[in-house]
Amino acid sequence: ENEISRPKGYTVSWHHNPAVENHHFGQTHPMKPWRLTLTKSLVLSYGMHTAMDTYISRPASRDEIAEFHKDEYVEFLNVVTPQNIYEMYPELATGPQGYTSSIFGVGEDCPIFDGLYDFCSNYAGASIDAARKLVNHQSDIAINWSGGLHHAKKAEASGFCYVNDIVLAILQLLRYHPRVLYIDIDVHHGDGVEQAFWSTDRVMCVSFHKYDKEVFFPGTGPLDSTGPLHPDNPGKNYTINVPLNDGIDDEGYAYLFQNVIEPTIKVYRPTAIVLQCGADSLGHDRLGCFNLNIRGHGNCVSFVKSFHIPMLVVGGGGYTPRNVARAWAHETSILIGADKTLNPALPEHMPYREAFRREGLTLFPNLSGWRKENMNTRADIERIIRHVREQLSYIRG
Ligand code: TV1
Ligand code: CA
Ligand code: ZN
Repeated sequence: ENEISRPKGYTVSWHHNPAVENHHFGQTHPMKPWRLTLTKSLVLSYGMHTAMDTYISRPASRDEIAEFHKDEYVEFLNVVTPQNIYEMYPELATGPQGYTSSIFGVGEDCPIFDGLYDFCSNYAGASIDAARKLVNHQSDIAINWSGGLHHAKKAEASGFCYVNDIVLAILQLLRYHPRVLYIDIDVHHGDGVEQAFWSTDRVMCVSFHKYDKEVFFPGTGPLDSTGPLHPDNPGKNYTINVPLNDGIDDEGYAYLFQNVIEPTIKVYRPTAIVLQCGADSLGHDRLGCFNLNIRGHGNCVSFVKSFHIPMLVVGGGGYTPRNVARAWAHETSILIGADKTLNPALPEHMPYREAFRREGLTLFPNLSGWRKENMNTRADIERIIRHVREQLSYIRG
């Protein structure tokens, strides 16, 4: 393939660690860290690494993880194994299907697997490294596709997430940056990040997600959940939630995204942005219910990039691995300014090329339609935009 040149006038760094890619949550578990291997295969085969500073990241230390997480929880993650979990917590061995009750949130969604701590410390280390590159002005855009695990709480694993690398990265950014904007396009609500920064005006959290209380995980994030209610609490109005119905398409999502993000940036004036690019908002996702195409998902990345604010880009969900890889490879190309130069036909010679055959050997298969009808009306979308504009009017003054 043809050589891709470095972007003019800004620096992009790519942080990754092969140690994250080979862990297994379990045979039938939807989270497949192997999707990162597929992503890397596309990034390297297109030659995009030549346009970035690439770093093999180091694992986060226990102290670094403990900047957000409770010591006892970090200790638990550090020592627990599939072999000793029932000795440590006999009460977990309740049924034939294994543990059901929640000790630090572990269970079906968040199993204890071999190398769990290695997995967590490595994806978290990459996000922390990426944040520090931005703080040091060594990068303008820093990418960690293995991060974005937005559900993890202070002392609780949740929704496939154990350590909240986003919170840890934002804590690094806050050492230098007065205001950080967090944007989350994963199909699930970014509840862990929202909760961590609920009571501060130094981080503004915006999540777009499928919302159906009691039915769709995690069941939080309605439109009127905008921060603490008390007028004296600095976090009041510094959370924006965009709850959506099944089947939203590229056009509706782009319109909504731009009409929420543009006024938010104008009013809040963030000095750094963290963008979580969960790819389970794509059509054909195994767990998701939206109808976005690769280009529709990528448009969010292009739009945020167009504001020229230092940016940390992380991954997140995404359960049809070949489409996760397509999305994050395409988004890498957007971030280095090479999206117009890439050949949509996948490289002739690349590892795992066969994995992409299903929808055709292209970066941009048709992922919209047929499975989920679009249940978001024009009126729903306009109502959300009006609500956000009103909310932002309280911040202005
Ligand atoms: C083991 C084996 C676990 C098969 C989990 C789908 C599985 C799910 C599995 C699954 C599954 C969820 C819930 C129910 C909470 C539970 C990375 C008690 C086929 C960021 C996390 C979704 C999304 C959790 C993570 C959700 C992210 N959906 N098969 N589990 N209740 N959990 O609904 O935002 O993408 O599905
Ligand atoms: Ca989201
Ligand atoms: Zn998700």
